[in-house]
Amino acid sequence: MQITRRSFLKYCTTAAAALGLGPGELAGLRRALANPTAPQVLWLQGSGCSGCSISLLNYISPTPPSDAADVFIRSLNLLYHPTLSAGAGEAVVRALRQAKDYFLVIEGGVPTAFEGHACAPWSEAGREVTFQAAVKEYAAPARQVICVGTCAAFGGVSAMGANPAQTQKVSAILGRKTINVPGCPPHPNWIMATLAPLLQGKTVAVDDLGRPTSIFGGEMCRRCSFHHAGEARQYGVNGQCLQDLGCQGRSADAPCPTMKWNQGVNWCVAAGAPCQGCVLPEYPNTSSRGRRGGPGGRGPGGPRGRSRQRPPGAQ
Ligand code: FSX
Ligand code: SF4
Repeated sequence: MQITRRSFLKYCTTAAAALGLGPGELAGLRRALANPTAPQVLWLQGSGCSGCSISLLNYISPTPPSDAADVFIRSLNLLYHPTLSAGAGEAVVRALRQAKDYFLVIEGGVPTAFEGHACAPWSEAGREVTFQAAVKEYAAPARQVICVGTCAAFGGVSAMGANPAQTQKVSAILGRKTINVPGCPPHPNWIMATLAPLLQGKTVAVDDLGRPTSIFGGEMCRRCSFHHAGEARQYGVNGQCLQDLGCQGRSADAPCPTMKWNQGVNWCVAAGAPCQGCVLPEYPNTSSRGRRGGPGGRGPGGPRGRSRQRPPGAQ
Protein backbone atom coordinates (compact mmCIF):
# COMPACT_ATOMS: atom_id res chain seq x y z
CA MET A 1 0.00 0.00 0.00
CA GLN A 2 1.37 3.40 -0.99
CA ILE A 3 1.04 6.29 1.43
CA THR A 4 1.50 9.77 0.02
CA ARG A 5 2.84 12.62 2.11
CA ARG A 6 -0.54 14.28 1.83
CA SER A 7 -2.52 11.29 3.04
CA PHE A 8 -0.01 10.84 5.86
CA LEU A 9 -0.48 14.46 6.92
CA LYS A 10 -4.23 13.99 6.83
CA TYR A 11 -3.92 10.87 8.91
CA CYS A 12 -1.70 12.61 11.47
CA THR A 13 -4.10 15.49 11.91
CA THR A 14 -7.10 13.19 12.22
CA ALA A 15 -5.25 10.99 14.66
CA ALA A 16 -4.07 13.97 16.66
CA ALA A 17 -7.61 15.30 16.91
CA ALA A 18 -8.95 11.90 17.89
CA LEU A 19 -6.32 11.52 20.56
CA GLY A 20 -6.94 15.02 21.85
CA LEU A 21 -3.34 16.07 21.44
CA GLY A 22 -2.62 19.58 22.60
CA PRO A 23 -1.05 22.37 20.57
CA GLY A 24 2.42 21.38 21.75
CA GLU A 25 2.15 17.98 20.17
CA LEU A 26 0.50 19.41 17.07
CA ALA A 27 3.23 21.98 16.83
CA GLY A 28 5.69 19.12 16.95
CA LEU A 29 3.91 17.41 14.09
CA ARG A 30 3.96 20.63 12.12
CA ARG A 31 7.64 21.15 12.77
CA ALA A 32 8.39 17.69 11.50
CA LEU A 33 6.00 17.54 8.57
CA ALA A 34 4.76 20.91 7.40
CA ASN A 35 6.51 23.87 5.87
CA PRO A 36 8.44 25.41 8.75
CA THR A 37 8.56 28.81 7.10
CA ALA A 38 4.81 29.11 6.50
CA PRO A 39 3.33 32.26 7.98
CA GLN A 40 1.31 31.76 11.14
CA VAL A 41 -2.42 32.28 11.33
CA LEU A 42 -4.39 32.76 14.51
CA TRP A 43 -8.14 32.36 14.01
CA LEU A 44 -10.61 33.66 16.62
CA GLN A 45 -14.38 33.17 16.64
CA GLY A 46 -16.82 35.46 18.39
CA SER A 47 -20.52 36.02 17.87
CA GLY A 48 -21.51 34.09 14.75
CA CYS A 49 -22.66 30.68 13.65
CA SER A 50 -19.28 29.21 12.59
CA GLY A 51 -20.64 29.13 9.04
CA CYS A 52 -17.65 31.11 7.83
CA SER A 53 -15.30 28.33 8.88
CA ILE A 54 -17.67 25.70 7.51
CA SER A 55 -17.68 27.55 4.20
CA LEU A 56 -13.88 27.46 4.05
CA LEU A 57 -13.98 23.74 4.76
CA ASN A 58 -15.86 23.42 1.45
CA TYR A 59 -12.89 24.86 -0.42
CA ILE A 60 -11.94 22.83 -3.48
CA SER A 61 -9.58 23.98 -6.21
CA PRO A 62 -7.96 22.37 -9.25
CA THR A 63 -4.68 24.01 -8.22
CA PRO A 64 -2.94 23.75 -4.84
CA PRO A 65 -4.10 24.20 -2.16
CA SER A 66 -6.73 21.84 -3.48
CA ASP A 67 -8.98 21.37 -0.47
CA ALA A 68 -9.46 22.41 3.12
CA ALA A 69 -6.95 19.86 4.40
CA ASP A 70 -4.38 21.32 2.02
CA VAL A 71 -5.24 24.78 3.25
CA PHE A 72 -5.03 24.05 6.93
CA ILE A 73 -2.20 21.53 6.88
CA ARG A 74 0.15 22.67 4.15
CA SER A 75 -0.74 26.26 3.30
CA LEU A 76 -1.39 27.84 6.65
CA ASN A 77 0.76 27.47 9.69
CA LEU A 78 -2.31 27.46 11.87
CA LEU A 79 -1.59 28.47 15.43
CA TYR A 80 -5.12 27.97 16.62
CA HIS A 81 -8.65 27.61 15.31
CA PRO A 82 -11.45 27.23 17.89
CA THR A 83 -13.39 24.69 15.83
CA LEU A 84 -10.58 22.80 14.13
CA SER A 85 -7.73 22.69 16.62
CA ALA A 86 -7.44 19.61 18.77
CA GLY A 87 -6.06 21.49 21.73
CA ALA A 88 -8.16 23.36 24.24
CA GLY A 89 -7.91 25.06 27.60
CA GLU A 90 -4.70 26.18 29.27
CA ALA A 91 -2.45 24.50 26.71
CA VAL A 92 -3.96 26.67 24.00
CA VAL A 93 -3.64 29.82 26.05
CA ARG A 94 0.04 29.06 26.69
CA ALA A 95 0.60 28.52 22.95
CA LEU A 96 -1.19 31.75 22.07
CA ARG A 97 0.91 33.66 24.57
CA GLN A 98 4.01 32.63 22.65
CA ALA A 99 2.61 33.78 19.30
CA LYS A 100 4.79 36.46 17.77
CA ASP A 101 4.55 36.77 14.01
CA TYR A 102 1.04 36.05 12.81
CA PHE A 103 -2.01 37.12 10.84
CA LEU A 104 -5.15 37.43 12.93
CA VAL A 105 -8.33 36.12 11.30
CA ILE A 106 -11.50 37.10 13.13
CA GLU A 107 -14.84 35.46 12.53
CA GLY A 108 -17.97 36.77 14.24
CA GLY A 109 -18.97 40.04 15.84
CA VAL A 110 -17.76 41.35 19.17
CA PRO A 111 -20.35 41.48 22.00
CA THR A 112 -19.68 44.43 24.28
CA ALA A 113 -22.60 44.35 26.75
CA PHE A 114 -22.02 42.96 30.23
CA GLU A 115 -18.43 44.18 29.95
CA GLY A 116 -17.99 41.73 27.09
CA HIS A 117 -18.91 38.67 29.13
CA ALA A 118 -21.61 37.56 26.69
CA CYS A 119 -18.73 35.95 24.80
CA ALA A 120 -15.68 34.51 26.58
CA PRO A 121 -13.55 32.19 24.42
CA TRP A 122 -11.30 31.00 27.23
CA SER A 123 -10.21 31.55 30.83
CA GLU A 124 -6.82 32.46 32.12
CA ALA A 125 -5.70 32.25 35.74
CA GLY A 126 -9.25 31.43 36.72
CA ARG A 127 -10.79 34.47 35.03
CA GLU A 128 -12.84 34.63 31.88
CA VAL A 129 -11.14 36.35 28.96
CA THR A 130 -13.79 38.14 26.92
CA PHE A 131 -13.74 38.00 23.15
CA GLN A 132 -13.58 41.79 23.18
CA ALA A 133 -10.38 41.70 25.25
CA ALA A 134 -8.90 38.89 23.15
CA VAL A 135 -9.56 40.76 19.91
CA LYS A 136 -7.84 43.88 21.23
CA GLU A 137 -4.88 42.01 22.68
CA TYR A 138 -4.17 39.76 19.73
CA ALA A 139 -4.88 42.39 17.06
CA ALA A 140 -2.23 44.74 18.42
CA PRO A 141 0.88 42.78 17.33
CA ALA A 142 -0.76 41.05 14.35
CA ARG A 143 0.68 41.65 10.89
CA GLN A 144 -2.85 42.14 9.56
CA VAL A 145 -6.37 41.72 10.92
CA ILE A 146 -8.66 39.95 8.46
CA CYS A 147 -12.39 39.86 9.21
CA VAL A 148 -13.97 36.77 7.69
CA GLY A 149 -17.74 37.06 7.38
CA THR A 150 -20.22 39.90 7.59
CA CYS A 151 -20.54 39.61 11.39
CA ALA A 152 -16.86 40.45 11.92
CA ALA A 153 -16.71 42.93 9.05
CA PHE A 154 -19.94 44.87 9.62
CA GLY A 155 -21.87 43.36 12.56
CA GLY A 156 -24.20 41.26 10.42
CA VAL A 157 -26.86 39.09 11.98
CA SER A 158 -24.97 39.16 15.25
CA ALA A 159 -25.66 42.89 15.60
CA MET A 160 -29.17 42.97 14.13
CA GLY A 161 -32.38 44.11 15.78
CA ALA A 162 -32.37 45.06 19.44
CA ASN A 163 -28.85 43.64 19.73
CA PRO A 164 -29.00 43.03 23.50
CA ALA A 165 -25.37 41.88 23.56
CA GLN A 166 -24.41 45.17 21.87
CA THR A 167 -22.38 43.29 19.32
CA GLN A 168 -20.14 45.41 17.13
CA LYS A 169 -17.96 44.98 14.10
CA VAL A 170 -14.28 44.38 14.74
CA SER A 171 -13.10 47.70 13.30
CA ALA A 172 -15.28 49.55 15.82
CA ILE A 173 -13.58 47.70 18.64
CA LEU A 174 -10.08 48.27 17.30
CA GLY A 175 -10.66 51.85 16.17
CA ARG A 176 -8.97 51.12 12.86
CA LYS A 177 -9.73 49.61 9.50
CA THR A 178 -9.59 45.89 8.89
CA ILE A 179 -9.38 43.81 5.74
CA ASN A 180 -12.93 42.55 5.27
CA VAL A 181 -14.17 39.44 3.51
CA PRO A 182 -17.94 39.76 4.00
CA GLY A 183 -20.63 37.26 3.17
CA CYS A 184 -22.90 35.27 5.42
CA PRO A 185 -20.96 33.14 4.95
CA PRO A 186 -18.24 34.30 2.58
CA HIS A 187 -17.46 32.09 -0.38
CA PRO A 188 -14.44 29.86 0.33
CA ASN A 189 -12.69 31.27 -2.73
CA TRP A 190 -13.07 34.80 -1.36
CA ILE A 191 -11.39 33.78 1.88
CA MET A 192 -8.55 32.02 0.12
CA ALA A 193 -8.13 34.75 -2.48
CA THR A 194 -7.59 37.19 0.38
CA LEU A 195 -5.44 35.05 2.67
CA ALA A 196 -3.17 33.61 -0.03
CA PRO A 197 -1.55 36.86 -1.19
CA LEU A 198 -1.34 38.22 2.34
CA LEU A 199 0.45 35.11 3.55
CA GLN A 200 2.91 35.52 0.70
CA GLY A 201 3.72 39.03 1.84
CA LYS A 202 1.75 40.75 -0.91
CA THR A 203 -0.60 43.67 -0.45
CA VAL A 204 -4.30 43.35 -1.10
CA ALA A 205 -6.07 46.37 -2.57
CA VAL A 206 -9.34 47.10 -0.80
CA ASP A 207 -12.34 49.34 -1.43
CA ASP A 208 -13.88 51.86 0.96
CA LEU A 209 -15.49 48.96 2.85
CA GLY A 210 -12.16 47.21 3.34
CA ARG A 211 -13.08 44.50 0.83
CA PRO A 212 -10.57 43.17 -1.70
CA THR A 213 -11.22 44.89 -5.00
CA SER A 214 -10.16 41.73 -6.81
CA ILE A 215 -13.34 40.09 -5.50
CA PHE A 216 -15.92 42.77 -4.84
CA GLY A 217 -17.12 45.50 -7.14
CA GLY A 218 -19.47 45.82 -10.05
CA GLU A 219 -23.22 45.52 -9.83
CA MET A 220 -24.31 41.92 -9.52
CA CYS A 221 -27.28 42.50 -11.82
CA ARG A 222 -24.98 43.18 -14.73
CA ARG A 223 -23.50 39.70 -14.35
CA CYS A 224 -26.83 37.99 -13.70
CA SER A 225 -28.24 35.99 -16.60
CA PHE A 226 -31.78 36.74 -15.39
CA HIS A 227 -31.35 40.52 -15.53
CA HIS A 228 -33.35 40.89 -18.74
CA ALA A 229 -35.37 37.72 -18.39
CA GLY A 230 -38.68 39.19 -17.27
CA GLU A 231 -39.79 39.97 -13.76
CA ALA A 232 -41.01 37.30 -11.41
CA ARG A 233 -44.12 38.33 -9.46
CA GLN A 234 -44.14 35.30 -7.24
CA TYR A 235 -41.75 32.75 -5.83
CA GLY A 236 -41.27 29.45 -7.56
CA VAL A 237 -40.88 30.87 -11.06
CA ASN A 238 -37.47 29.89 -12.33
CA GLY A 239 -35.32 31.86 -14.74
CA GLN A 240 -36.73 35.32 -14.08
CA CYS A 241 -35.45 38.50 -12.45
CA LEU A 242 -36.31 38.54 -8.73
CA GLN A 243 -35.86 42.24 -8.13
CA ASP A 244 -39.54 42.86 -7.44
CA LEU A 245 -39.36 40.14 -4.81
CA GLY A 246 -36.65 42.03 -2.94
CA CYS A 247 -33.50 40.83 -4.68
CA GLN A 248 -30.50 42.96 -3.69
CA GLY A 249 -28.60 42.36 -6.91
CA ARG A 250 -28.38 46.06 -7.65
CA SER A 251 -26.74 46.79 -4.31
CA ALA A 252 -24.69 43.67 -3.74
CA ASP A 253 -21.46 43.58 -5.70
CA ALA A 254 -20.28 40.04 -5.16
CA PRO A 255 -19.29 37.72 -8.03
CA CYS A 256 -21.92 35.09 -7.16
CA PRO A 257 -23.57 34.95 -10.63
CA THR A 258 -20.30 34.02 -12.33
CA MET A 259 -18.41 32.21 -9.58
CA LYS A 260 -21.44 30.43 -8.13
CA TRP A 261 -21.32 28.28 -5.00
CA ASN A 262 -20.65 24.65 -4.12
CA GLN A 263 -17.88 24.34 -6.67
CA GLY A 264 -19.81 26.24 -9.31
CA VAL A 265 -23.08 24.34 -8.97
CA ASN A 266 -25.52 27.17 -8.29
CA TRP A 267 -26.13 30.50 -6.60
CA CYS A 268 -29.00 32.17 -4.74
CA VAL A 269 -30.97 33.71 -7.61
CA ALA A 270 -30.55 30.73 -9.92
CA ALA A 271 -31.93 28.64 -7.07
CA GLY A 272 -35.01 30.88 -6.97
CA ALA A 273 -34.03 32.87 -3.89
CA PRO A 274 -33.55 36.64 -4.12
CA CYS A 275 -30.06 37.83 -3.21
CA GLN A 276 -30.23 39.00 0.39
CA GLY A 277 -27.21 41.25 0.04
CA CYS A 278 -25.22 39.26 2.55
CA VAL A 279 -22.00 41.09 1.65
CA LEU A 280 -23.43 44.53 2.47
CA PRO A 281 -22.85 46.58 5.64
CA GLU A 282 -26.62 46.83 6.17
CA TYR A 283 -27.17 43.07 6.07
CA PRO A 284 -29.53 41.60 7.21
CA ASN A 285 -31.52 44.85 7.19
CA THR A 286 -31.30 45.22 3.44
CA SER A 287 -35.03 45.01 2.74
CA SER A 288 -35.41 48.77 2.24
CA ARG A 289 -32.90 48.55 -0.60
CA GLY A 290 -33.60 47.29 -4.05
CA ARG A 291 -37.39 47.32 -3.91
CA ARG A 292 -39.43 49.34 -6.29
CA GLY A 293 -39.25 52.96 -5.13
CA GLY A 294 -36.63 52.29 -2.45
CA PRO A 295 -33.21 53.94 -2.50
CA GLY A 296 -31.88 51.21 -4.73
CA GLY A 297 -35.13 50.22 -6.38
CA ARG A 298 -36.36 50.59 -9.90
CA GLY A 299 -39.03 53.13 -9.11
CA PRO A 300 -38.40 56.82 -8.45
CA GLY A 301 -34.91 57.21 -7.06
CA GLY A 302 -33.44 54.07 -8.49
CA PRO A 303 -34.08 52.99 -12.07
CA ARG A 304 -32.58 49.66 -13.00
CA GLY A 305 -29.03 49.99 -14.20
CA ARG A 306 -28.24 53.18 -12.32
CA SER A 307 -25.23 53.12 -10.04
CA ARG A 308 -26.09 52.02 -6.55
CA GLN A 309 -25.85 54.42 -3.68
CA ARG A 310 -24.97 53.81 -0.09
CA PRO A 311 -27.20 55.33 2.54
CA PRO A 312 -25.68 58.12 4.61
CA GLY A 313 -23.63 56.74 7.47
CA ALA A 314 -23.02 53.34 5.90
CA GLN A 315 -19.47 52.19 6.39
FE1 FSX B 1 -21.68 35.57 10.78
FE2 FSX B 1 -19.64 33.48 10.69
FE3 FSX B 1 -23.03 34.62 8.89
FE4 FSX B 1 -22.43 32.63 10.28
O1 FSX B 1 -19.35 32.72 12.25
S1 FSX B 1 -21.23 35.97 8.68
S2 FSX B 1 -23.60 34.38 11.12
S3 FSX B 1 -22.71 32.53 8.08
O2 FSX B 1 -20.63 32.11 10.15
O3 FSX B 1 -19.97 35.12 11.42
FE1 SF4 C 1 -24.93 36.65 -0.57
FE2 SF4 C 1 -26.41 37.68 -2.56
FE3 SF4 C 1 -24.24 36.18 -3.13
FE4 SF4 C 1 -26.48 35.04 -2.13
S1 SF4 C 1 -26.26 36.09 -4.14
S2 SF4 C 1 -24.34 34.67 -1.46
S3 SF4 C 1 -27.19 36.65 -0.69
S4 SF4 C 1 -24.24 38.22 -2.08
